[in-house]
Amino acid sequence: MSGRSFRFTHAITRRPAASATGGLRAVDSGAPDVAQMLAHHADYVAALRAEGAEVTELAPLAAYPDAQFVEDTALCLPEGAVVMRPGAATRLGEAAEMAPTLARFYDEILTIRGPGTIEGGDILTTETEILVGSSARTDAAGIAELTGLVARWGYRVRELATPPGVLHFKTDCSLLDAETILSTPRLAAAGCFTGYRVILTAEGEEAAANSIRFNDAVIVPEGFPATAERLAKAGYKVVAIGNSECAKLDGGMSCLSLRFSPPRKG
Ligand code: CIR
Repeated sequence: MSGRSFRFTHAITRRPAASATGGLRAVDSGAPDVAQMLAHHADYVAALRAEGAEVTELAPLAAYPDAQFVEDTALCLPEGAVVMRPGAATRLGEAAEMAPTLARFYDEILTIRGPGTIEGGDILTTETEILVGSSARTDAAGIAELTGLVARWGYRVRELATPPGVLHFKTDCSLLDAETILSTPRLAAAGCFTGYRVILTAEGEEAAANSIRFNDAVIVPEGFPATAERLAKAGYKVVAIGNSECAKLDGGMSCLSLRFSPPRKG
């Protein structure tokens, strides 16, 4: 196994704008403190750099209060990138904003044209397949269009269901290595991960499921000690980053970056 689904040379992030206070959220638990969010964001970028990433930090986009959640705008694969078509009306324009940055790294950029919608947060790429959860943001037409596009690179797409009331598929799971997935009990119970080893989040710590494996580190949101301990006991190097402010906007560790190893540009 090459580890290409969790070993990367590059990442793209975008600093939150002051307008992040107006970001989408399922439940209003108060406005996020943007200064605190920026401090957490800086820690996150530093953690990626500590793992060897060349990080492209994009400037804030005031017109898009959720633009720091760059993961939703694209799917980056070793062969090429696919620009998404977000299902949230206020986020649709974020995808086109990301395209020029992707063009710095990729010769081959494909685009979801619609009418379907699909967001990167619903896509989990493992070593052998691409899992996509249908959700309020990602529909069957969007998944079908992605399936058709990535077939040229030999990828198999498996359609699953994001649990009701959960924003994205990866709100509830993350890849830990070639054969292991961190999942909430509710998602694992749906049977999506047959054939994989599953580590469950601890009771009451479902929000820890949105973590990322980046090179040698598993970057987890701070404040979920029992799950962090499970991961450490399983042999992973755990790095915890504050996420209190992005959590108010239903965002976590995966949402804040695009992670990839670009092909050599021709
Ligand atoms: C949204 O509702 O779109 C943002 N407030 C949060 C996006 C989180 N992204 C992700 O899980 N990939």
